[in-house]
Amino acid sequence: MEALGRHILVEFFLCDPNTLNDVETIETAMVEAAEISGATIINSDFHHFSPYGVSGVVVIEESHLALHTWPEYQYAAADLFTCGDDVNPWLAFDHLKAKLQSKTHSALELHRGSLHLLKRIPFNAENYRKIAEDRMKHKTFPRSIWITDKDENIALSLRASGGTLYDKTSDFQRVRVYQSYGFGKVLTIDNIIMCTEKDEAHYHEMIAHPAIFSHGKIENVLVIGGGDGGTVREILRHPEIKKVTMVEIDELVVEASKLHLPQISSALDNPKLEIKIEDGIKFVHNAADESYDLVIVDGSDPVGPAEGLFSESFYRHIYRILKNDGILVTQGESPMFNENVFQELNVCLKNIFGDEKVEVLLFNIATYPSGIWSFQIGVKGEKKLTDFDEEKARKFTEEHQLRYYNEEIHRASFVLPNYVQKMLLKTDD
Ligand code: SPD
Repeated sequence: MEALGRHILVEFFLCDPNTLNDVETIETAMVEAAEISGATIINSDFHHFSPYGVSGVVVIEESHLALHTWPEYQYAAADLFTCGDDVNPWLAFDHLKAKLQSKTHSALELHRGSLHLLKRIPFNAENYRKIAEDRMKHKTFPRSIWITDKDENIALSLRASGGTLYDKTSDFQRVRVYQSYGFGKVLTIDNIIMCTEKDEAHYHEMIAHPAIFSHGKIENVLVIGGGDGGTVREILRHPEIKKVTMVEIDELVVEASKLHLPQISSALDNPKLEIKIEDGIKFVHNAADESYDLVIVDGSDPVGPAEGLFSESFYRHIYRILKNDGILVTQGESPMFNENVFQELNVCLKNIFGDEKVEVLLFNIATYPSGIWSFQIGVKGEKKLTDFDEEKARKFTEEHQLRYYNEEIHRASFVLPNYVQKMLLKTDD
């Protein structure tokens, strides 16, 4: 070769979109491609972006292999750069083309460091060679697969370790469970993080206990969504609650959680719980007037099947099916990450429950983008959410060894920072 390296720029067209959206498969294909080409791998680093796309690079001693995918266009762009005569980037190309199931491609080969343009100087590389040889003795190399939850401005990535434990796609969505390095197992729906073992308690304790303690005599509860079981686990800690109905649209969420998240799904077999696998929106439309003390909407962000969980008609029906002193708690999005939905939901609830009857509760959760999240609570009767039996809440916290909720957090979580108060000044009717 009359050059130091070869650089192939490849366009892979008409690839399999599911493969292009699967960070683990892509990372494995790229690592294999590097090995097949004869390269020595230093590390690999791959990121998945919600909702679509994977980007990553395998760093090799002889340069790098990089790939970016656009599943929605069935397209991937690869950058295969190798140095020396012992590595053949075209072998990597063949492997990737097969793995991505690309039907057509175009490729451009560039020679890098043309020897006609370079002049060699005396340079003793002995020390560097020794370092390289030592490194090659190690059979393993660091691999990083990053799962990213993002919008166009903010991204939150968790580093996955080991393989995917669960990965199934229903008629509604893709449900996955990963093992992560910092947060234990992670449940994602369409690549949006639903919960992690490490901080799920923040969410599940705060969606349940403030409303239950404030109401004081809840017996009949409806949960829309919440198929992972964390919310019903918390509700069912309260012995006075007689019946919980959980309406989850997707049985895969329940299955994934029962199989891989025993700490979260531990109450899914409780005899007080009735699980209905059906559309929560239809269920609420057909439910009888004034039948529940508490309705909890434990849904995802407003995309896919969860979109209807943010509509006014849905909440009007919830208001109708709540008893006269009933309470609604709904996943309220983040005032920092999704400001518009947060504000729109608040206006919607105030239109239904009344301006003075809607409260926002804030809590922190490291694995949702921006780390600050809310529940929005509508009160049908005269109850005040900060008026509750503090001694009972304290004993309960201690007895159940809760990880986030306590009577002080209960009071404090309704105290809002100025920027949030401003966002909640109602502007339209
Ligand atoms: N941004 C993610 C919001 C997800 C809320 N639901 C989580 C379900 C946990 N039971």
